[in-house]
Amino acid sequence: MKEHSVFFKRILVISIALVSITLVIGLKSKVINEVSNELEQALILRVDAKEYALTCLAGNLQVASLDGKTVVDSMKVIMKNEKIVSYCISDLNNDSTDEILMIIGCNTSEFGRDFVVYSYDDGLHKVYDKSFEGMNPWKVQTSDVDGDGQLEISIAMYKKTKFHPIMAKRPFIYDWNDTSIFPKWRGSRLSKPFDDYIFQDIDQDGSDELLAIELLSNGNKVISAYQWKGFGFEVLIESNEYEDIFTINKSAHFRDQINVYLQENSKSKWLALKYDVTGFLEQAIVEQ
Ligand SMILES: [Ca+2]
Ligand SMILES: [Ca+2]
Repeated sequence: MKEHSVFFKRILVISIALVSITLVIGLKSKVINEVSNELEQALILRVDAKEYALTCLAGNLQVASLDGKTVVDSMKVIMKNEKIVSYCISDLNNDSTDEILMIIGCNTSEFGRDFVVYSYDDGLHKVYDKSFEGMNPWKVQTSDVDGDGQLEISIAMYKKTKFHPIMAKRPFIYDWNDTSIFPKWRGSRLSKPFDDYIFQDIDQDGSDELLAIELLSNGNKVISAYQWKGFGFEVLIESNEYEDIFTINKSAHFRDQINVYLQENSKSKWLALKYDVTGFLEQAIVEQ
């Protein structure tokens, strides 16, 4: 009987040890995942006429051959307790070499702190670094809102402004002069509170529209398309109202169309919204 008791105690100790090891390994991999999840899947980085695979794993930005077999360069860009909050790859200065734009923040916050730009030119290097501490940056995108052929940088913040002193999501627009950013439009807001926004030239006039998921006072949501008017954005067209809109994406195939994941009559579904001068035309999505 005593032997049985010792045997079960040993089994219990071994079981607890195994569970602990599993938990520690699980926790560790979860943390690594959280820190680097944004760039685990390789993205294409264009450098002159060549294409490379760009990843960021365990805080290391890595440029490799497209098959992933030859690592060309690697650089530590995310420190311990940090994460990539948002990123985009874009040829900011039209020199056929992409820049990597990132918002870096603490891995316990949904908002970021630093805006950084990296470039690859015989090696990875940081070309710009600016702290937006206290402004809660959460999304970086590029677009040509004024249609002059030069890309602008949009950084979405979550902050108060002097004339609208409540915390709200706000899209800021910056010019890029090859070494630094300059405010083009900041601190303002759209006509309604919004959840998210993207840029796309839906009317194909050469300048990108800002397309936002906006909240109405009745709780419903709409997609509003805004056009740059030299001093700010003006509404171009607005969609029908929906019970909820969760996601807005560019269409992979049609420049005048966006894809939205929304709720209508208590059912969630993907819907394509196609630009028309009279408003958005709804179309069922056959292919994402
Ligand atoms: Ca521009
Ligand atoms: Ca346009």
